[in-house]
Amino acid sequence: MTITITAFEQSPDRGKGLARDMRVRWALEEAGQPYDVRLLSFKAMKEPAHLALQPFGQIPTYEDGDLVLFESGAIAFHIAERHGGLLPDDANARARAIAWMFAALNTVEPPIFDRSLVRILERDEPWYEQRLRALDGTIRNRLADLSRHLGDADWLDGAFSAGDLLIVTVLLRLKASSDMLDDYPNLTAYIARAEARPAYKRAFEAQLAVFKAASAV
Ligand SMILES: N[C@@H](CCC(=O)N[C@@H](CS)C(=O)NCC(=O)O)C(=O)O
Repeated sequence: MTITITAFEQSPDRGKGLARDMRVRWALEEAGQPYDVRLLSFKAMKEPAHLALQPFGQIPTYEDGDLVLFESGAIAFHIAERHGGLLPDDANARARAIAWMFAALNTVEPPIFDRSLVRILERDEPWYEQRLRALDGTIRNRLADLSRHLGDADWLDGAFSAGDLLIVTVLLRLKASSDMLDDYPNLTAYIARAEARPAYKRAFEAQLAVFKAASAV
């Protein structure tokens, strides 16, 4: 039974790999698992057939036999649990890698994602500059803490893990719309190291191919 995931038929990021199916593609590539992709329009994402898989009408989803999952972090965790390569065997190291997965989604992603929404949706609001400044302050604190923790290491806690995978996807969203990361050379080198992984490259090319094909029609 082949794993099937869902992704945007035409990603708003124009194939920059920022949509959350990228995390799932990357995790599957790291785990060496083949997968099919079902592409969805914005309309189809809100229809009953997809809402039965994803209660919020979003991508990505993951189907493997009887199992249907939503939430990119939960999907990445499931892939990491089921297949090797994304979580350490040692119980304590595994727990710490999982903590980094939560940190990515709970601590680092919220201000970065809010910033991207505010820049699109609140540009004309009277509070825009103030809100952006507040979010930028929070993000800079997160980056400083991440940078200090990473230091000269290649990855956040020993070998590359699903924690690094999620943190990097979050940082890439920031990198696409801000130069804030330039102040942290160890973080930019960390992102480059992740982007150089063959599994990342395969996942990136696969999602870009979808965008190019849709744009060529
Ligand atoms: N927390 C969810 C967020 C999913 C999400 O926001 N997906 C976006 C694409 S990256 C989406 O489907 N947006 C369209 C919409 O919300 O209508 C996850 O990580 O899977």
